[in-house]
Amino acid sequence: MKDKIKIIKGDITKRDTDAIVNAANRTLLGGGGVDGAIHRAAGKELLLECRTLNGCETGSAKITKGYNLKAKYVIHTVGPVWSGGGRGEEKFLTSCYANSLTLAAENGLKSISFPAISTGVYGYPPEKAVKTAVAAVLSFLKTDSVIHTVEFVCFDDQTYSLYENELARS
Ligand code: AR6
Repeated sequence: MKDKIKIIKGDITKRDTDAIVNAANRTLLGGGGVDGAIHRAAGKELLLECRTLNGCETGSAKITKGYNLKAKYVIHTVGPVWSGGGRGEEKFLTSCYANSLTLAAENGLKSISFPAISTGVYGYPPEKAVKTAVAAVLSFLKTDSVIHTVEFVCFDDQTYSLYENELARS
């Protein structure tokens, strides 16, 4: 399964996988960080489609087209806001990865790129988030036969090393 996982340094809006995942908020109407970058790169039509979705619960995922992106689809998921770890943050973050992957497979998508969900504005400690992300993806790939590539796209060197170490250990 590990051979299906790639760690990439860079900007997720440039990836040409079938879907890129957006670390959105519950309104799905855009924001800062990776969400803002995806909306800028995809163009205004993305917001128009998002307005029809009636938001998204924490841990769930919804799919739209990718418009001006190289990726054909965007999967929007809402990570948990970190508030010390006692409010089900790990369970919600696991659901973000599992539900995004399930949605991708249901739509016959073979490749998908994830940002480090919740580790920016939402304050999730990166070391913990990376452990949860890798575990959730490996667990999904154990039983899935649709998806052949899962990318973890890292915006900074620290996140990149965390993924490298975690994957080596898993
Ligand atoms: N490509 C890849 N990764 C990126 C990019 C990019 N272009 N830009 C930022 N990152 P964040 P969250 C990394 O804050 O913590 C928004 O306002 C970033 O360095 O984007 O889930 C939403 O609307 C970090 O490692 O998402 C929500 O309100 C990671 O992406 C809220 O932020 C996630 O950081 C969601 O917060």
